[in-house]
Amino acid sequence: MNISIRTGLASLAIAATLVGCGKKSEDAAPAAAGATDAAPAAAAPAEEKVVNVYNWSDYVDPAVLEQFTAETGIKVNYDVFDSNEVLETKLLAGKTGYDVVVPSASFLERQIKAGVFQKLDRSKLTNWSNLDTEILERVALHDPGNEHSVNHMWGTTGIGFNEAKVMAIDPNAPVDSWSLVFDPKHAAKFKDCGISVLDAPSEILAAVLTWKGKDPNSQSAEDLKLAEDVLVSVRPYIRMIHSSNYIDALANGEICIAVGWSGDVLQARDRAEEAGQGVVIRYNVPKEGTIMWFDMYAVPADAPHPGNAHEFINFMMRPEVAAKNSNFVNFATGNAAAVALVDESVRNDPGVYPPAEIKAKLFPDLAEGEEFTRQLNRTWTRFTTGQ
Ligand code: N2P
Repeated sequence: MNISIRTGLASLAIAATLVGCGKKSEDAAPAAAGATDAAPAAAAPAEEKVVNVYNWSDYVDPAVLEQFTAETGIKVNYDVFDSNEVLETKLLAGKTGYDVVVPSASFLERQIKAGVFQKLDRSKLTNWSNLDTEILERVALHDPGNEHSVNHMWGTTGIGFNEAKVMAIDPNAPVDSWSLVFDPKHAAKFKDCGISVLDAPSEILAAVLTWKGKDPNSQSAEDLKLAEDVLVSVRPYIRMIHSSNYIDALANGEICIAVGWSGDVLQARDRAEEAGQGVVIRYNVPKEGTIMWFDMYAVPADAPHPGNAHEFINFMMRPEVAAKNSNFVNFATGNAAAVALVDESVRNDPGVYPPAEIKAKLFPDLAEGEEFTRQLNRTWTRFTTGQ
């Protein structure tokens, strides 16, 4: 197969043909799809047939990457991460060698302000009209005018659980509430069967604040302290703080409760089902509410192959390709034309596409400021190390 899926720092070695701080595309006004007078194609040097992609783990159907290479001759170097913070550190350092990256919209927002991304060339994104206008509007809150990004998938942060194990321990366990993990009275009961929490500070902070009836996007020191106290109080009962290992751990019974991402928990459900051991995994959006997040394709200003990056993103915007990805990973696509092609079992799964009454409880995750991020990181270290 033509696709290399890598983790780690391998791609730092990729020779980058930089485009001078991204000024090139910043200066070029994005053209409407189909416009004929905008692309300076004749001036652009031919790119080597490679695209370096850095995406979340468990977020794409590998067959789609193979199809892209088969059709275009462009080899995909595909690296994965499971943390916005890890991606952001690399992006702010620059020269990542990546052509396409996939931050969540709340992170993308401040990365745009830091000059990390180039504006997308709409004349190359001929599949733009497939995009869901509601999602475009929601992400425009983070990327005004949708100039720098295209949605890959969106979802929620909620609670996955092993039904039989949880019910055996407490038939009245509040599986529809953040209390299950944030109230020590409940969490303590599940210490031995195992609780895992995402290693995603801003999202867990939002969840704790929601549970406490506070503004989930609060950046007050007082609210942060309140959240830290909650996290510290349940820390002894949490076995794992990780953002990808929980999928298998939940599927194979190593843990019984996971604060996780919608599609990931549903992948755990499917893996458990395939294993045929009778393990039933469920996903709930807590009744107090949660964040709705959006993961966005974007092209770094210094991407070595911006043309291939646009070709890759445009390919991912084909309805049948977006539907294939959605079917494989159980996340909702921001591609309206794809939804009708998504398997009925996925399309009708309330964990993937929440019904109106659940959607009403979802709120956006807003970008945090620099100083608050520093404070949050300190809180997070104290929580993860248990000190
Ligand atoms: C994919 C998880 C991506 C969701 N495994 C987090 N934004």
